[in-house]
Amino acid sequence: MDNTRRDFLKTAGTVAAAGSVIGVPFAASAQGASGEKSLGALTEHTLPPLPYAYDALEPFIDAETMTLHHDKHHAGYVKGLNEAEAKLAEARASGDYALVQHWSRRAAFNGGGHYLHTMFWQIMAPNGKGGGGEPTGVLADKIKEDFGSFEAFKAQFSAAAKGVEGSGWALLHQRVTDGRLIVLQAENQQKLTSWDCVPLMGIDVWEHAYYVKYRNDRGAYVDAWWNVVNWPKIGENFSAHMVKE
Ligand code: MN3
Repeated sequence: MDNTRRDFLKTAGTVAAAGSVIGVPFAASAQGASGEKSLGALTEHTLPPLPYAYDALEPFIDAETMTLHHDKHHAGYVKGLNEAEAKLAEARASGDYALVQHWSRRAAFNGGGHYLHTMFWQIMAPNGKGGGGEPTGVLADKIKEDFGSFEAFKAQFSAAAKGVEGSGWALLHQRVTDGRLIVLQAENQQKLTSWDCVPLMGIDVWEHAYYVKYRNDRGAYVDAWWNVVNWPKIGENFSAHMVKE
């Protein structure tokens, strides 16, 4: 933690609101008796624990990959997001926006990374213990309605994942304007995103997600990954975000 961040936390007031899914908002610095300028609300983002053991997704995703991915890569996005938001709060306090483009880009990249990885851990489960199989209930009906069949959805999603140029994701979204389910790619953690959609599930196809076990064979990783997809959790995501048509 750098000094800037520590100072923000030291001066943090009471918790401003209930904790969100991936962070707890704080009042960074209320207008004090000395008249210091308020920095506005600041959220302290934290790395959520994996909901299962590092080796729980073996043999499809190996323990070494999960350890590095969660403890190093995801942790890095959390740190980067906290730093970017602290720097933007500093800019508000000082009025110096010379680096606003840089820190805005860092906030989007690391914020996207934190959000998507938090979702990624949750929408996987050990094979046979929530992982694998096919969706059921209203989500299964909606996939059939919007893609024609589960097989057609799976084929499009797999092709999107295998075809991401460079580092990125394939994501299943629900579009808020009409409720339709759509598959999009995302490059890095945030590019190629349409703004009118909510991600329900996705696969990380950065090399760090598969290179230890699968080397350069992203296709084999994507094909194996379906064995650990947690359809009950994705069904919960769909119900929680479901758009009224
Ligand atoms: Mn990743």
